[in-house]
Amino acid sequence: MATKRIATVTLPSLILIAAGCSPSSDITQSSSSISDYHGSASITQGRATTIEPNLFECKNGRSRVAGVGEIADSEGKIWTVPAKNHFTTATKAVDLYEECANITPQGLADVDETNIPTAVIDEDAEVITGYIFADNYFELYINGKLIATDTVPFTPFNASIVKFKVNKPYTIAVKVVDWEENLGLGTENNRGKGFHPGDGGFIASFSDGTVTGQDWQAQTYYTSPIYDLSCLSEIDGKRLSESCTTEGTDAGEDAYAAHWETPSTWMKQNFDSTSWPQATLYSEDEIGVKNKKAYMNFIEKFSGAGASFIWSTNVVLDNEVLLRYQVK
Ligand SMILES: [Ca+2]
Ligand SMILES: [Ca+2]
Ligand SMILES: [Ca+2]
Repeated sequence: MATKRIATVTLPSLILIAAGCSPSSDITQSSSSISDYHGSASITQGRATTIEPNLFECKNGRSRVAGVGEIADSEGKIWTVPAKNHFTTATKAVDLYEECANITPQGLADVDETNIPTAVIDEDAEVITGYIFADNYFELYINGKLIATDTVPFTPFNASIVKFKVNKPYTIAVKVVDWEENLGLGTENNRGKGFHPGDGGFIASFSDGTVTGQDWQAQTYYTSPIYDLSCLSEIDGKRLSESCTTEGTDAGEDAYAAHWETPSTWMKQNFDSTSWPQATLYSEDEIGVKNKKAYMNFIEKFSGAGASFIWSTNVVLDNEVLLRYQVK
């Protein structure tokens, strides 16, 4: 009886191989295994276990499911994807534009900026106002203190306003996350593909003249999907994936992901980020914001204020990025 069952199972694969349909022609088939990888990342493969099905319900309109997952690497270490976050516990930023909450002003003239709560770091300091747009999610720290998180972790695209009192010099640190539907796989259902790698992007300006730009630092801590680990490289602190494919696929369940442990003090003023790369700049067209009212209605506070979209070296594959900037 056992013999009979084995014969039934193996027959289809024999037919596939005979017909030249071996899965090795698929881009999801890697040419290098985890044991061949010698970089500084920890590698996982496949889908994470969902630990939070959805952080956000859109009360008005549609949003992508913003779940959180966990996945173990080959040494048993557990990684949280797309990123550990404080969405459910921290103070939220005030919405400039947020469709799910029916906050859809045409521009700043329609926004009451007087009643924004002010986070106090230094009592005697001036109030600084910040305008923020993230694809998809941000957590903002000033001098190591968590000031606010984004109100929408994934979609729809929204924009935020924050106020804080701090004396110069001060340190801005931001965790930004390109969220994902397929947890651990770095992908979402988009553009006709079940496993399309989404992209990130972050832009902000502050009333003291501070803007996002090339003089910020940006380091990735989670890069996926990776279908061939030999495309990953590291040079001078840069965690590079420029030769990895950014194509979508309908067969992305076996994707690899590269994880690096976030330092516990990465947001503190005295954290040594000298090994981090400078931020990479991206255009509005590359981020795809020209059809997004959450961005365009406040463009005077974004590119109009001299700010640039920033991210780490790969705005598609790097999904959890830490940013730092010192205001002098
Ligand atoms: Ca958001
Ligand atoms: Ca991505
Ligand atoms: Ca995205």
